[in-house]
Amino acid sequence: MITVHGRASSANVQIVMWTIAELGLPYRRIDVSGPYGGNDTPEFLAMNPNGLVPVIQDGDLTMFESAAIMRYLGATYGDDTFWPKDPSRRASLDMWAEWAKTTFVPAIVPIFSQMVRTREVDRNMALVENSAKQLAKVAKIADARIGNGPFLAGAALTFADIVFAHQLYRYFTLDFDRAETPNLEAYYERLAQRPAYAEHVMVSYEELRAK
Ligand SMILES: N[C@@H](CCC(=O)N[C@@H](CS)C(=O)NCC(=O)O)C(=O)O
Repeated sequence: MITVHGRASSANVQIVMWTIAELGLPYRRIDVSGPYGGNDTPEFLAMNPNGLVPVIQDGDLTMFESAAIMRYLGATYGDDTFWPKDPSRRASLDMWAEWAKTTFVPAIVPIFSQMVRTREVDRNMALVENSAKQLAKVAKIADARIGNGPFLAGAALTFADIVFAHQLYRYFTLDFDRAETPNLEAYYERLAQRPAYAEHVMVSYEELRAK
């Protein structure tokens, strides 16, 4: 049984929860951070000195950093499709996973932070507009990569989809000017049919909205 510490509305917790659900692993999740608090206690800081979620415990192992957790789960419990054992097959997926974490996700963050975490009167709409232009370039790269898919690496869902597509619920539900990306849209619609994605990624972020 894997224990996950972190609220369901956290995008980084969603990386872990979607992985767990796709791999069919038993888990319990404890609401921590954001409106739930609990991430500044000595017990929590002993597990993650950064005071951030997610943290998992699996037997004797305790770890933080969502993408590292996903890689641990994939390597330990994933099959050869989700987590190819051959390093050269895995490398090209990992390239897209890393691109997602370092390029796609940071391009969405300023928009999320303005449109959800900032009160309407305090929003910097010039920043949103500028970020949307940057994000459009990145979204088009994803759109070209996906093509007819159906997944990022072709025929089957892999760990690279998790690191990339856990942001698509936010991407497609936030109110901003999106680029035209028909392949990306079709990919998101396919993912939305997956029970693991619908339950663990398409999670309301209203509890994070600035009041
Ligand atoms: N690089 C870390 C970032 C973790 C992170 O920033 N977590 C956020 C939630 S997405 C957090 O714990 N924020 C504090 C809070 O929600 O109280 C990871 O990928 O796990």
